Amino acid sequence: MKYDLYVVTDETVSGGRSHTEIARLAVAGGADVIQLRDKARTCSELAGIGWEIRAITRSAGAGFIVNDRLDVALSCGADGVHLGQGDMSCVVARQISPPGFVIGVSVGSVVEARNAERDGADYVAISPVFATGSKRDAGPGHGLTLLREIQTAVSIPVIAIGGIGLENAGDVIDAGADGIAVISAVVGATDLTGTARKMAAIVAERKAARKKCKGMAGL
Ligand code: TZP
Ligand code: MG
Repeated sequence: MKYDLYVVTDETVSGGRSHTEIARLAVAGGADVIQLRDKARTCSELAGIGWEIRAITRSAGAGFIVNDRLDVALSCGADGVHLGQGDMSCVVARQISPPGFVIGVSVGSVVEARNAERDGADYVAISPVFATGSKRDAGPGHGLTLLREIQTAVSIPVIAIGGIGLENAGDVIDAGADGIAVISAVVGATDLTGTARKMAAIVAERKAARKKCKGMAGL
């Protein structure tokens, strides 16, 4: 799965747009992955929304991940689940999910990132890379130094989440992230699709520059 621009849905900052509408507008702007995230809805509500997002992401060729809830992810045909440190363990999730199912894990240290890789995670998300108002218990930002350390410590994709916007997305990619995960900068934008498109262009441009640099250095 390509993780370049990973948009996390949030109806509290979306100006009245639903999860489904957020997903539709984000993939129109080139989002590679949509994560359904809503801690207030019931299992059956999430599964219903999940089916709609599944259809939208499938026709756009984008990935679909459900936050926290493996049961919801499995029931609506999502590509995967995203787990925090306090959610179901990655080992258990791997045991009860089908082959090829994507499991992402939030991490805040090199040790957590190494453990996630050992436990079978497909990617880790450094959470939060910068301070954010979108997640109350996120804590202070870990910064780009930890991002670089984790990138060196694991061989699975490393995504950054928290406080990322148009102004710092390029720095995050330059520091070695494989992708950026975003809520407010995209979901809260009046022109959601246009902002996603700009964000995706920054990631693509900085990744291309990174590749060119590595090529010139013979790496
Ligand atoms: N996990 C870690 S930070 C965060 C989540 C869900 C919120 C990111 O939101 P924003 O608005 O992109 O900072
Ligand atoms: Mg969680």
